[in-house]
Amino acid sequence: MDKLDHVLEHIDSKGINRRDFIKLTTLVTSVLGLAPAMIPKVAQAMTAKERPTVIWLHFAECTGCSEAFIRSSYPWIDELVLEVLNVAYHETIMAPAGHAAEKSLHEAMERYKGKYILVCEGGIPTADGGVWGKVAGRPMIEIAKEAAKGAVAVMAMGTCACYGGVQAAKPNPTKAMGVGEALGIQTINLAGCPPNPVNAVSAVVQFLLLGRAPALDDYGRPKFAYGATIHDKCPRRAHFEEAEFVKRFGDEGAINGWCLFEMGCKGPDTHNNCSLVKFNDGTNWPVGAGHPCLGCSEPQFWDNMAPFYTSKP
Ligand code: FSX
Ligand code: SF4
Ligand code: F3S
Repeated sequence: MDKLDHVLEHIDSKGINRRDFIKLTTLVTSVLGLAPAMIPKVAQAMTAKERPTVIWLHFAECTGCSEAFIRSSYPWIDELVLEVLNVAYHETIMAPAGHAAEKSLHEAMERYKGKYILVCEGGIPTADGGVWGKVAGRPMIEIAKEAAKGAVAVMAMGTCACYGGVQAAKPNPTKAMGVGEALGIQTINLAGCPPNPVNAVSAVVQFLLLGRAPALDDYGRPKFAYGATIHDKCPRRAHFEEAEFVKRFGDEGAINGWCLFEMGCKGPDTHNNCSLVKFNDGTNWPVGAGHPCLGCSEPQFWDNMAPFYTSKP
């Protein structure tokens, strides 16, 4: 029996649909830029007996990143994530609340010390000792510091955790910033507001395959996902070259799928693989749906990319 058959038997025994599993495995392999021959290896990494433990903390954010992750229309991704990862603590999906939740967090940090991947969602307020963002009476910055100490890697999930996000937009009264900057550490930055769940799964798989963090760009983003601009991989690019632009939502250019540059598209300055991976089970992505890219995967995009729309009335 070859390796893939063995993995598929395991998947059957867990009640996960084979087609769904192969679809995700193939997608992750291609997102990572690996040859199809690597599919069995990726599948094995995703079903390894020793599942990596994840502690997932929420800071200053909207929980859109968790929503994108667990409510993605892949009906099976949550199942699979819970199969691939040992999620020891995640405030949105776990049962305990209040003191019981605090207890779970401390127990998980103790039990998996030095082994867990810390996933952070949200920026960290740092003004006045961090008092503007507290959980269970403790400033987020203290919680993050303590949890990062025992982690084998820290993953920043979403633009807020990477660079501060909307909390860090001017005038940023709480001095919110990304987790890496707040703690003075290198985080694996899965930028995007929200980030694509497939990129997050791919980053974990790459971590499992290599046993270390993926190669990162200057802003700490995995190169496999953020190595090219939206503009470089955009299906509307030919229209950009031909100077065929949408001038108004609903005009003839919009109907014909022309370039959104004159509507304010930030694709030329934004790094991500949205056109390849798409959202909601590969259904669509902003530019595919006729909306200009807002630049949501770049640091300080709320300030630097505004105005988001430049269409004339
Ligand atoms: Fe930020 Fe995530 Fe944008 Fe929201 O939690 S990246 S505001 S989608 O949800 O942190
Ligand atoms: Fe570039 Fe945006 Fe035009 Fe696509 S729609 S070609 S990303 S400017
Ligand atoms: Fe964000 Fe632009 Fe992709 S707005 S989701 S990086 S198309």
